[in-house]
Amino acid sequence: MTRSFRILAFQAAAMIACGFMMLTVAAITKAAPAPAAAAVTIGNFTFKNPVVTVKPGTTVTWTNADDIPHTVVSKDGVFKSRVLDTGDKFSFTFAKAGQFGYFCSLHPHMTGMIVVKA
Ligand SMILES: [Cu+2]
Repeated sequence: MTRSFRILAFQAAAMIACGFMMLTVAAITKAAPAPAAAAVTIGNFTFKNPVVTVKPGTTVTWTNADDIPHTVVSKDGVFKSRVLDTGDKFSFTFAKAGQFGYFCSLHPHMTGMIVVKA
């Protein structure tokens, strides 16, 4: 093999390897599911959809559509919002399966539950 041929062969091999890597990246990107999302609206002293079932990895966003402030607080300390004024939002991503009961710390009779299952 001449020196220039060896360099050419190396370049070709590098390009093929690079191509395979890009294909692999494309395959991984394609396989990754789109981030899931769910929403809970707060209104009239209630969580409008009190029980929401989602898959692991889902981001749930609570929106306070009520005229008065509310909070979203996990019964088990998993998540806790600040005080949400009208129009404010709070989001939490549920990575693991389980049942996550929550309430409003300002009005503890307001309760809800996020059920996370694969
Ligand atoms: Cu409240």
